[in-house]
Amino acid sequence: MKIGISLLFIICAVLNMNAEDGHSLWLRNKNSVPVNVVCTTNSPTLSVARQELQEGWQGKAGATIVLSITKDKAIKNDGFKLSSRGIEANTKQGVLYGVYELLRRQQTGEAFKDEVCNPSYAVRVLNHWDNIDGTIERGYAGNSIFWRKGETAFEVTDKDKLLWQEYARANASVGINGTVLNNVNASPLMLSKQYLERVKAIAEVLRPYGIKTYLSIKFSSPALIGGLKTSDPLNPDVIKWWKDKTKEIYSIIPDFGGFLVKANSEGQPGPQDFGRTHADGANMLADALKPFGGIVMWRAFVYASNDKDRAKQAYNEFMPLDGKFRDNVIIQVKNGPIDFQPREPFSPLFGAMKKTSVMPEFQITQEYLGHSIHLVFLSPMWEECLQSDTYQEGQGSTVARCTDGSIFAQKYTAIAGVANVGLDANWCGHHFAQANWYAFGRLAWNNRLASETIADEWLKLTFGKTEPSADWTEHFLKPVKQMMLQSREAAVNYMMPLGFHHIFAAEHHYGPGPWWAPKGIRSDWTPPYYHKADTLGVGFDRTQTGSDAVEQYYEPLRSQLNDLKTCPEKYLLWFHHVSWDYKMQSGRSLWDEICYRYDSGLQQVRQFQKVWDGVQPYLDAERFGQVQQKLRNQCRNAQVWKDAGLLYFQQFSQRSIPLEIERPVYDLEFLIHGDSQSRNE
Ligand code: BDP
Repeated sequence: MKIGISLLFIICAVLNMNAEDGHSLWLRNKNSVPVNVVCTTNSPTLSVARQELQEGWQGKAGATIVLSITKDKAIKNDGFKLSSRGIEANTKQGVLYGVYELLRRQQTGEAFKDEVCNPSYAVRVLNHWDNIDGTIERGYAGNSIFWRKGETAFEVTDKDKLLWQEYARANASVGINGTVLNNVNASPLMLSKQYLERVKAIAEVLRPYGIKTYLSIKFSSPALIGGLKTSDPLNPDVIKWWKDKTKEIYSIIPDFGGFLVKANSEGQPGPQDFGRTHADGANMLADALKPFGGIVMWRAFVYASNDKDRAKQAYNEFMPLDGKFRDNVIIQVKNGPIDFQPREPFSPLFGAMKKTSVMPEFQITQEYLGHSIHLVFLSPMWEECLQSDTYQEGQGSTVARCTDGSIFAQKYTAIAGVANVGLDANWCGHHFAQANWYAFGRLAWNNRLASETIADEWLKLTFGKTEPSADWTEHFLKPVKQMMLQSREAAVNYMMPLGFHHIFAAEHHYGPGPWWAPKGIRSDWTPPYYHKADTLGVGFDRTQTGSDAVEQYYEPLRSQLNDLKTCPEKYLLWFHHVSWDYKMQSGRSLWDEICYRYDSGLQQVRQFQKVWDGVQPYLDAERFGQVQQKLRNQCRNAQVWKDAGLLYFQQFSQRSIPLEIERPVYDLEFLIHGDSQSRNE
């Protein structure tokens, strides 16, 4: 009996070992063959490069590949040159990136000629919103891989190190070269000795993979943990405290990257508490970091409760400071002017700040896009932002070109993504959320890449076979790629079509709540502030006769957005309060169009379910089953969104739902007071 049980245990363990839990991400070495790697220099990074080649080579068996460090002006930052002989780069990291590129091309069957590959941005950084107690703000994939609470909080185990190494490898494989280890709503304790020692341990594991560590800081740290009476950035004691603290950090982590700061935003302290400006605060920190080559990433995500239009505020606060920041300060700007909504126009700060380094911030974790339940491939959203034309320096002044140094000479170019990584076996909570981590890295490396290319690569690497058959390509790759590429637009349709934004219920930002407006809460935290529905129409009037947010955009865009007739329909209710009977391009009334959009979003998810069921023969049972389950939940939630949108706004429109559209299945009463918001994992 005893033997029987242990045998059973072993069998279960072995079976479990082979179960596909998604932990290997897009890094699956398949059938590698021997390769002879020649590398004249030695370093931990080059050892990783060599090992990766040896474990992943799929070229000619016995081929010789030379890895070399050179001085080539055509190669920028940690770019590299690929040739049939091998990889050349100016830095060791460059060689490593070249190796990953080479291996990826072998695995995806993408050909290459001799070519130089340079990154679009010098700093490509993840922002972890991880708290030091191990929880993650807006994290949907388990607790933090870096922090935990309890007695073992500071113990660095082999398990920790292995996980950090796997994490580092995944990042390096897509070119990510920095990581901010803690939440922007930062604890001051992050800068205390014990935590810095843990940062040191993490940095040691990440370093060979070319990844620098950064920290979010709390601006009031000098008063909170330094025993000072103030945290005024112009106070000499405060200046000294930050200088000393920075020096201490560099003595522990010599290649430390710098600070990320959320100041005077959502209750976080900042220089304005002392009558100083963002520039005063950022420059004080920049001066402390300068001798060590560190940078300050200062966030522009600010808004006050009394502003008539939250969308205008970041621009209003930061534009007067253009040119006043040190050259090692980068202003980190969310893609849209409000807050990572399913769709926003680009933030008008892009291109407008001409004398200051500006970096885009994207959100990889799906706070506003279905958490880790909905299948939403975010690359098209980021591509839309990067390719938006600001017109600031003539036609073609895209957000990408305004931030990557093509148009403005910035000392530093950078891009940030809010990470979606946690302790879940598959890292991201949803197998397809891994594609968003992957896509962020790829776009940070090359901001001109098309989402289709990224999806194609990711699917081949994550689900593909060494020799993909025509059958697999036709019946798995094609339909699943199509589904991924449609998924963001589907989410916009069933959540917030036509320029709707921030109509979530409550703080969880998952389900719908256009009605949600508890007493006593700031009005700009409630949906009615954003949709402004009444019996005449719906939408936020940001035209010249409204809040005039359009004024922050450059001509000819300003006039285009300002005019109801020329404003792209996808941004219609963002910029205009539109009458329910307004005739849309489809010929339908606005009300009918809203109904159609909500309904088509739901139908798209239904279609995704069919696509997924159809690919069952082409993948493992585990990932198939888990994604199938999530799609069911997504579908239920899309139905909730559609019904909420239709039934709630119908109270204002007083019009009937077009008969071709399937009727709502939930009562408004249930949607408002029932359990419809349950995430149902
Ligand atoms: C909001 C999130 C909040 C973050 C904030 C930020 O709801 O949790 O702290 O963004 O970016 O969207 O600082």
